[in-house]
Amino acid sequence: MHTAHRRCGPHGLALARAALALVALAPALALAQPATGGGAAASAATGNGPVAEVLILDYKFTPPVLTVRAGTTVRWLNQEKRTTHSVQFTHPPAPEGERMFPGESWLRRFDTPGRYEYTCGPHPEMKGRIDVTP
Ligand SMILES: [Cu+2]
Repeated sequence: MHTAHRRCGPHGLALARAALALVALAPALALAQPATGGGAAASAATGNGPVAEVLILDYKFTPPVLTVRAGTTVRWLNQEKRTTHSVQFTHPPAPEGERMFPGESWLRRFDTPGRYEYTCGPHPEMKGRIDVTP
């Protein structure tokens, strides 16, 4: 599974890293399809589909329940100052996403309608849900 996981850097780089996130995360947008090598623009990787965002701050996913149309890519952004988080789908289950350091994000595209419940790997008390409508 590809993510844009990157190692810790100085906080001063957070903005620059965020600015680069869409480009750097392009491979992660291809989660639902086989990777075919680099060079794809983010817009191509998402199929120009919509992108919705879940923020992570104070050990909470915001919004805790997000409803999106099928074909939407959800981007989780860790806005903590020093805490890492991950996205771990429990229903239906999926491997834990790579840990996000502050300022980093993780993407998953949802093509199939349904209810997707998730938690955070290191903090199972954190709960979230993505409802995907047709
Ligand atoms: Cu967490």
